[in-house]
Amino acid sequence: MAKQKKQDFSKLVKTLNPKQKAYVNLKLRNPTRGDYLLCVFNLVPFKGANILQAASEVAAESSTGTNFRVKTETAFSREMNALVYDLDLRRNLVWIAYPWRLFDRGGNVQNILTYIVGNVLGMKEVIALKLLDVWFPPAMLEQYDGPSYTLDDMRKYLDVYGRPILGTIVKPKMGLTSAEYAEVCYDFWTGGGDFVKNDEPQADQDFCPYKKMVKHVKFAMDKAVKETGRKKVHSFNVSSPDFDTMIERCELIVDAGFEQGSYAFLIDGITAGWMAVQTLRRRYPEVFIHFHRAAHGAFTRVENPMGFSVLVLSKFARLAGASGIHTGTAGVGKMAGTPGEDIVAAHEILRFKSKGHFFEQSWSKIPSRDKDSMRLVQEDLAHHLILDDDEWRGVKKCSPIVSGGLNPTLLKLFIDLMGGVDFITTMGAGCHAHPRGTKQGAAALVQSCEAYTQGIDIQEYAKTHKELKLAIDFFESKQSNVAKLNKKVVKKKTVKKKK
Ligand code: CAP
Ligand code: MG
Ligand code: MG
Repeated sequence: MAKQKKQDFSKLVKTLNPKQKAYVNLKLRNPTRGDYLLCVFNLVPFKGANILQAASEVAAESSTGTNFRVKTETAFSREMNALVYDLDLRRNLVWIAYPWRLFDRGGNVQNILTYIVGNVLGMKEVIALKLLDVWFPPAMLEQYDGPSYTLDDMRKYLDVYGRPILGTIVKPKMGLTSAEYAEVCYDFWTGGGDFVKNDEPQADQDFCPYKKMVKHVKFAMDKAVKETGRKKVHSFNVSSPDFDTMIERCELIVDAGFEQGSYAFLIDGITAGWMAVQTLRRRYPEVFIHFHRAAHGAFTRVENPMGFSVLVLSKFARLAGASGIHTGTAGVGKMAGTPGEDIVAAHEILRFKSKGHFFEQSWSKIPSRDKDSMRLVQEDLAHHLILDDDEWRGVKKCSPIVSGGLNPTLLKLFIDLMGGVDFITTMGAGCHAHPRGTKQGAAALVQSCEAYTQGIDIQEYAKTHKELKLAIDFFESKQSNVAKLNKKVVKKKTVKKKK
């Protein structure tokens, strides 16, 4: 954390009542010593309270306390108090340390979030409270699953390296019969695409019964694999009314004869919940767990004063064991987002060690001074396959899934922003709105990726690739003004970065 010039908080400390004082320690020695989960919040106090009073109330409510000091507290319970340990008055930032013994044993992510972004988001003392970054100590990481089946395993299965995994979402989002749905999958796969996902609301609708959708997708996949000689993946949305039904849907897919690696389980992690994410991770360690984050905007949009950042959501998804999570298109696509949010989140969940907004997170479960873990970091930077046989030493990578208003003309722009190709991209309208339909939309996506990997400008490449040419003519002309504006802004940012 960049140390500000020491600001004087002594006046603020004097305003605290005895209960508030029990949740503040601005002299906390070595907060990264290993027994604390660390958080940085943007906090604006409600009028009548100062930032330290409000922060101490947040630390109380999100750990052991409530609005009055209680007679029932003990010496031990006080040990479990969260502590405000730093402030930045200029930026309305507060740092809070949580003894992670507070959290449910057995690696429960839902429990942590209930503490640190639970009741506190509803407290009267704050008019803004947003969790911007979080830091997990090595010893705590040992308690959590982390991903099992990763993007590296999917690459091995698909035999796809050196480029993003190219995917789509079947559109229209809803309303196709299972046969029509599978037809779209077939067209995308035979057009050259790798990966098809259900959309986030796809479930067991009467016009597209789950059982029939699975059966038709299997038929389409077998046909496409045979015709193309390439492996394919389908990500099935298994979000359900209850856990039994969720497992039933998973088993339906397994029993349909899909070979291991050819299917992923998609879960609407926010609306279905963290228990569903962790149940899938624990029941199906050999399957790619695809975290769709529908409704995340309520917590993450930058203009929203309450909630948490894309970075925080993504880090907890990795801790919970998601193999991949949507991390946004950094303003290039249709969803609100910025490089500062989306790219930082993507790097933080992909790499073994990278910088967040305030913390440098090493995903090593052994103390970072350990020379072994430093070797792992170097190996990871060289993009070797690490942790395959020594998961005990670190948390495996979680893949950014980049989607939302993208089309083949935007692929290079995003890769340049991302600074790498280690992600899955899914383009819905970006394929199915192609003037010649899905198959040629997929071909255009593949061609835009070929152009990128060969270092050829897509306009140049389009001269000899008609599907790409049609895509460029169509999407460039149809881009919404917002997208055009975004593209200009993002392009300017990328160019500036290059210098
Ligand atoms: C993309 C998508 C995804 C978004 C969600 C949609 O479709 O299917 O759900 O990616 O946003 O419904 O918008 P298009 P995010 O490709 O047709 O836009 O990935 O930011 O969570
Ligand atoms: Mg969708
Ligand atoms: Mg939640």
